[in-house]
Amino acid sequence: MPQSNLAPVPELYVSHESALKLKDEAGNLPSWDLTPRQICDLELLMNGGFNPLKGFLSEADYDNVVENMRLADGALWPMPITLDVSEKFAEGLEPGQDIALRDQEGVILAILSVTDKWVPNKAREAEKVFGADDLAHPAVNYLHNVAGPVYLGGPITGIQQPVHYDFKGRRDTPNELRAYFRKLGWRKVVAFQTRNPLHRAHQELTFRAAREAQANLLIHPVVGMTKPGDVDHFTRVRCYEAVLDKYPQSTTTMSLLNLAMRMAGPREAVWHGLIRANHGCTHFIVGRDHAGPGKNSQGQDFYGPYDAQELFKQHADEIGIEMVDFKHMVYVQEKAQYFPVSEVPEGDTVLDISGTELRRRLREGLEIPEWFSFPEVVQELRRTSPPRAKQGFTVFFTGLSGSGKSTIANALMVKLMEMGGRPVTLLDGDVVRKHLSSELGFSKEHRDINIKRIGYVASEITKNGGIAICAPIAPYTATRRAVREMIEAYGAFVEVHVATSIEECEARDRKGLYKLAREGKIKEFTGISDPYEAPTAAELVVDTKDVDVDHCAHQVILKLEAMGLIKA
Ligand code: PPS
Repeated sequence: MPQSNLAPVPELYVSHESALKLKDEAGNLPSWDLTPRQICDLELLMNGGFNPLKGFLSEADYDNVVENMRLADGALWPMPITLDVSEKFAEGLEPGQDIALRDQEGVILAILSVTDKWVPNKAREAEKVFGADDLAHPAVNYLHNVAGPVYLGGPITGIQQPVHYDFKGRRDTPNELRAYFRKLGWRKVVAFQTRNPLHRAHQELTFRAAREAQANLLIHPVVGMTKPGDVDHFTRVRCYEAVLDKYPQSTTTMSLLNLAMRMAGPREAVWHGLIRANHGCTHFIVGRDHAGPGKNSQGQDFYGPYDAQELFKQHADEIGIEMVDFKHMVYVQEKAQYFPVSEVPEGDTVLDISGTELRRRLREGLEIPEWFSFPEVVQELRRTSPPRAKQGFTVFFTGLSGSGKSTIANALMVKLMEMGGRPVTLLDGDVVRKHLSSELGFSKEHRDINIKRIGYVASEITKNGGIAICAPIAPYTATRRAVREMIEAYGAFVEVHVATSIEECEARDRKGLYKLAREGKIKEFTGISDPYEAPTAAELVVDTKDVDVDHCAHQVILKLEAMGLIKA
């Protein structure tokens, strides 16, 4: 049985005096504004959570991590921790240079001494690290559509921790947790990783794990970045606080981990184990489908349900932490008790509510039984996820110029206003370009900025319980997906493809723009000299040929009703 070695892990911070001096000098360095994910990575690099890493991976380390799950020196490390930047930023940089890494307010957090600069093979990275170059995987989508094209590597000099204003008392560095365990004499600690609210099954599982390992329990939820669409961390932490009261105080504690998850299943489990070992834990719970990303584009699971346990087992010694493996827990009605699915007494009735079913019940305001969760947790979830008919949502029309988006969007707005209940805002393509994006043209870069602005405004409206109707061309799949992710964090995103053909749009040519585009007088014109990537999985497809506007708008209303977003 492992016992914890609670000596401190190495951190990358310099002393307070040196930090002040460095900060002063760093003002003149080229500086990179870190993305939210990079801030999470940097925090764990600096505080020793990613020990033995000393900075963002060099090219040699990256290659070996991608291919063999190991750093160039052979140490086990399954996840590429890289600093991705834009081509423009990378252009002026050479290895040997220092750069200042700033948070989103411009505060300098660290200096990166650049040793390596390279253009990664992202398809290879996706295949090897995530198992498939499939955009249905959130981290693969991030890799191709969010991460910059150039990677920088090199050691980090830590100046200060990223600032958190929320739940300060629940955030601990690896060394703070080690000190806490040492103080309480906790020699064996089993960590439970989670990105979901805790329900009764989780509580039972963690109790059993602690009992099995004869260890104390650390509930160690991720509050950095999780899977798009997850319950936000504010809600989750309030839920955790409520559940924590049900654990014996002297044996259990909770700490929040500012990790940016990748949903990489087996590799992620190994990574999570290494991180928990750095936090002073001796045991780690790996359950069914650990850090699973859901279905691939063929509708199949990316990883087998127990692949993560298998890979962890193979490397447990090197990880330095013992795995406590768990099967899926289900409720057995006759016994009024939870059991691992493989230990259910024969003939007994198994009750289970999947994550999807729980979300449906919350969405539709249906009952969530006491055997499944705690009333405090359900109440908290209901507060932040009211039934769909009370939530904000976005209807996002996309289609060629002249396809009829604006006309249908206007009709829809009027119909929704007639129904009343929620404020309605129309973000029409032309109107947005006049008020929000007047400086932008029609290059891919500018179109993307334009759509992301629309997405941002729509997400704010959705978050605050309103209805946003957007009607831009939005020709690129990846950008539409980014907008969907922004909005689905707060409410439904209903993509409506106005699929009027290019021939029909051109024949109508309501604004005379197609003629000018054919004559070459308008460049980069969608459908003529610029691409339009038609959606493949829109919630609704309408074609305006031979159909009147009123009918199209009514189709949208019917769809909204079917999705439970409005009541007839
Ligand atoms: S995008 O791609 O989503 O940013 O475009 P959007 O903001 O919706 O703007 C489209 C309207 O601008 C007019 N217009 C052009 N469209 C496409 N390509 C080029 N080059 C172009 N130049 C001007 C056009 O009238 C579009 O309006 P709609 O309402 O779609 O017809």
